[in-house]
Amino acid sequence: MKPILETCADDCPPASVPDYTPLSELRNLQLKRLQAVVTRAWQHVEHFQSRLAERRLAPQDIRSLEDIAKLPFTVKNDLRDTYPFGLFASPMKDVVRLHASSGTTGKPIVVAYTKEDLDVWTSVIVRCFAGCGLHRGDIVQVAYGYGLFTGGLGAHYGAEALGAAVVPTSGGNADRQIMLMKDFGVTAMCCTPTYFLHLIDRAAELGVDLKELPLRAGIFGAEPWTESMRKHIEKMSGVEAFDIYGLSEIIGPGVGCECRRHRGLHIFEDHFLPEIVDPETGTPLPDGTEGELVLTTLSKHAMPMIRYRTRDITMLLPGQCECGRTLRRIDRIGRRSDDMLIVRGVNVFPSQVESALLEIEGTLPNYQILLTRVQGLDQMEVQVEVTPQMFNDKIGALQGLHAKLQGALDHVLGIRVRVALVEAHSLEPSQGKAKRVIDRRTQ
Ligand code: DLL
Repeated sequence: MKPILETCADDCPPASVPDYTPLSELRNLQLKRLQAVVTRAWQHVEHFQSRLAERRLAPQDIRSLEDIAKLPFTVKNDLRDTYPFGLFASPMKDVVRLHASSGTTGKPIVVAYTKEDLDVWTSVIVRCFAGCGLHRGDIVQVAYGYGLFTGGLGAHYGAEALGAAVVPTSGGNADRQIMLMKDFGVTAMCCTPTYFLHLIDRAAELGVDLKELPLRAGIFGAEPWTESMRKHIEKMSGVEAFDIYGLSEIIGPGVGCECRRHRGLHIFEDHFLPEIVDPETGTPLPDGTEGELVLTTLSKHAMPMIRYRTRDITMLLPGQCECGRTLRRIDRIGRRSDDMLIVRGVNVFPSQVESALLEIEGTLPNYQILLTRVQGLDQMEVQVEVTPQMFNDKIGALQGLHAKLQGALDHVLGIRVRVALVEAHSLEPSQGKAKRVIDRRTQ
């Protein structure tokens, strides 16, 4: 008999959830889907077709799952270079949703979904939440941002499809978040782990004891966090804290999630094929070895991703989870192999800051990004040296410059940052490679 989902008797999705598919069946399904997605991308995406042609490859060359290693990687710059719609494999009449996330410079990267893609997305989130022990009757507060970011809407539709009642608060306004959590008897919270740390602190200030509330689960992701943060969160709030992983390029949240064993994040392998490669050479690495996670979408229509280099560093954990799911697990993501920063859940590249500064001044002043954490909330300050060319001792002119920089950074990054104009030569001079980022968030 197939194991049933852990906490629920009849309220959960049917016991036929694919999480428990026997391995041989799962691998067959993956191969069939891999062949289909490669064919689809080859037929409809010019960029992919020419990449295969350069290697003298055709979809028929994929005869086994191992053959995936023959295929070219896709990287974030491919999305930038084909902005906005160049990697779409569906005509716009079949696209029903667009999301976007930060690119490495001014333009975002765009991702698209057909109706079928949204159904898959919802189904994987249902499986995430069910694995965390949520079910019909739960009240789920979604405090991930709603909008171009995938977190809010992704979690929202999954929670609804599970049969839970959704409270779509989106991010911000901690006092209101806490009030609703308390007044509505919220049982599960979805947000970034650092935002939840902030809510814990704020609740204490307001005299609300989260441990007294019905809140029992937190589904936290969109940024790296640690086991010690989990312990702290669980101790201070009484919730069981789960790690959920995903990225816009693949689908959004729901690529993988912890189950109640908390021994790594199960990847929904019937839809996403994981590989670990050496970040320097791109060579595939065996289970249990740390490297860069590479993901291939097995069922996406609008925007198939073949061997997408996530830049996230992790490993595939050997062996099967005690929960009985046959899905392989990745370890927690602790870091990235590129310079992308995640600030309050938002992806930020130092190169975006550079292009904003360049836009204003025409030349690049010496600058530094300082990241700190105050009451659980990330703060980002961009310190810009006022060069002799920029220098103007009229206060009004400096204020004007400050306002222009502030506007340009807010526009490019999509989050509020503090701009500090500092004296020329006051920042650490560049010693070869300039140290642009000082991250004091974990100190
Ligand atoms: O952050 C999707 C998401 C929303 C995931 C809500 C989980 C919850 P992006 O904005 O495209 O998508 O950012 C993706 O965020 O490549 C990782 O570097 C990082 N990331 C996401 N989840 C985790 C996690 C969403 N659980 C990038 N642990 C990814 C560590 C994470 N890093």
